[in-house]
Amino acid sequence: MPVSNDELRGLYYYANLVRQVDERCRRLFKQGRFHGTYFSAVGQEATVVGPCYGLRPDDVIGIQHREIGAVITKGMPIRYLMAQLFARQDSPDKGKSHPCHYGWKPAGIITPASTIAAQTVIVTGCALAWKIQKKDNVTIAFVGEGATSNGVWHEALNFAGVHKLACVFVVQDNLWAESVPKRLGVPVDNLSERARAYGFPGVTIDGNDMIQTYETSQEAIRRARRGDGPTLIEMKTYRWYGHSEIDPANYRTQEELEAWKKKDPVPRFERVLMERGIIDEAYKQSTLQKIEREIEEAIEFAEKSPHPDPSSLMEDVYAPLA
Ligand SMILES: Cc1ncc(C[n+]2csc(CCOP(=O)(O)OP(=O)(O)O)c2C)c(N)n1
Repeated sequence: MPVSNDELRGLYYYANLVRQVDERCRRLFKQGRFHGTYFSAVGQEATVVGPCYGLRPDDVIGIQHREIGAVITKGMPIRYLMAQLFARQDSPDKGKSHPCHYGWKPAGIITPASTIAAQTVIVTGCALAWKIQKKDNVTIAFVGEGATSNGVWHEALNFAGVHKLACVFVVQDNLWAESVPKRLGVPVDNLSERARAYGFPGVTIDGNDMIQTYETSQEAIRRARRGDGPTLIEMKTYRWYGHSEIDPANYRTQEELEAWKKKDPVPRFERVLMERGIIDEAYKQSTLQKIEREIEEAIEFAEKSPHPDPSSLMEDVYAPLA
């Protein structure tokens, strides 16, 4: 199915929103406006905007620490995302979680624990529940290539393959897991090859090409919704900054970084849309201004929200006794 111009404009809005929010969050952290750390995904926008654009609110995504763009595209209002980073009362978790553990139930975003890859098992469980309930919801589980060395990731894919669950497994292969290079974590070049062992299709694509990430994800989502089972999509990409904002990333070369910056997914997508006449300079400027206003409003909301009262520490942590 060809991607419509409206879809392309929607993807363009989210690609820019995600980029601008991410860069702003880096600055806010460096200014000391919130604490802990911040995991930027600048450079990886197409790997999350493509899969999440157009998902239904009752579809579920499982994320790690770096999927800010998935959360935004799936529909978490950025004022709540900011309130979460700032650990304020009005954040969905009422200021309890790690800064980058985003979650928002109304949009089907499950708050991650710190254990990487664990979200894959949880959303696979959601898919099993839907199969039993005869619903056509889908799940997308995001991991980095580093997390695929983790046993639970394999268990989840195996289980999803056996039961033909409505899961899309996305691997964002950004070549580094903290300071560990891919060659020391994974013995294959293309992680999509692993899908064969679980009995479903796997593809490797250019993770910096927005149209490709969207089209490939759409195909996998349609397949999952009609009950034909999972797909594994490996997206080759790169993170521009350190593992988090407290990591100077001295383990990699400047040449590697520069080579990947030339493949920046956001202007690359913009060029295609301009060439096709789908957007023009005026459209670009009004989109960026709208985004700027949304971000300012979100930061103001977060900073005005009070810190949680210490007495609320145990609220929502344990279920009430019946
Ligand atoms: C089970 C587990 N092992 C180790 C860690 C520490 N840790 C946090 S992020 C990370 C690297 C993750 O790399 P990858 O999955 O490639 O994602 P990326 O950070 O590149 O997005 C590690 C090792 C953890 N949180 N959980």
